[in-house]
Amino acid sequence: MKKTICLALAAFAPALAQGQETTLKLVSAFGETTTYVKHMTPWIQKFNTEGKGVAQINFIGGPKAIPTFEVGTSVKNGVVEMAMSTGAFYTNLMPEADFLKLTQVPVAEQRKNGAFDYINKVWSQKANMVYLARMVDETPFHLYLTKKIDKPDLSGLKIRITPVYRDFFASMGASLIQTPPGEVFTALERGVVDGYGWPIQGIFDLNWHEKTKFRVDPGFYNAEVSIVMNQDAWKKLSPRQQDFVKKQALALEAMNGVWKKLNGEETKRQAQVGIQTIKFDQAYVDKAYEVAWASATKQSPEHAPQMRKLFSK
Ligand code: 173
Repeated sequence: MKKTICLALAAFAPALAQGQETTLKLVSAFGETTTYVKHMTPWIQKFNTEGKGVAQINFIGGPKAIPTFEVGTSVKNGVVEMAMSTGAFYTNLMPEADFLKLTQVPVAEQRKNGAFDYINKVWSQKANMVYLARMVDETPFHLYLTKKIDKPDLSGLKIRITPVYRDFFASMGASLIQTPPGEVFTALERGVVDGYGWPIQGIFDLNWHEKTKFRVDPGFYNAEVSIVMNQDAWKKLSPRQQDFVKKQALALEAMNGVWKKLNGEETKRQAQVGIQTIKFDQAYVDKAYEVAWASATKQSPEHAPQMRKLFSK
């Protein structure tokens, strides 16, 4: 009798798995009112509408749910199945996380030239993650200041950083203070910092424009924000669910066209609120890359040279 039940169940199980809907908890390393969450929200809605009976995302919130610099560990350990984050927030897992800022080819190209597969190999081995989709691309970082400078020399200035900017700003003599985005406004308000690094977009989200007097041009690197997933949770998905998630990942990347337009608008808006630009030459940008790749190669002699080849123009 027992055996019959077992056999019947075994026969039924695949059908059950096929028809089952799974719910994936997703956390954001950026605050809930920010540009990046606003960009992701319609995507989650589409995912959940199309994913009925297959997979659903349960967005559990931003850094109030899990602090910014703990998001990577939470994905690695499976506390959440998915996260929207930049690699700079999880360098505690692997130095390579921060190398994604050095990509000079867009993610569609990375999927063709082997870069995307390479990233996934490293993310799988070192962080127990699947790198699903890059949702911010073709967006430079800038240095924003409350004080004027007339050459690329930051000595005597305290600058808010994340790993993205550490080596470059240090090479210009800055004193460095690392904070998550959620602490930038207070640091500016209290005069704890004289400036900060951030992409061209998003400085209005948390009112930093009120405290910002200058933006240094040109921008440098390529801001990366991506969706990553816990690898065990990924392996538990049925082939149908995996295909669905992959399809949605591509749909999210297909939305990256908006950034160019938004970046233009944000540049104008910064000028409109009186943020002045300080202009340096191409040597400033070249140095940013030079310093970052030197540091990357030191931190990861195994992967940095190959990533450099795959990421560069
Ligand atoms: O917090 C940051 O300045 C940072 O590292 C980052 C990275 C990508 C997008 C936005 C911010």
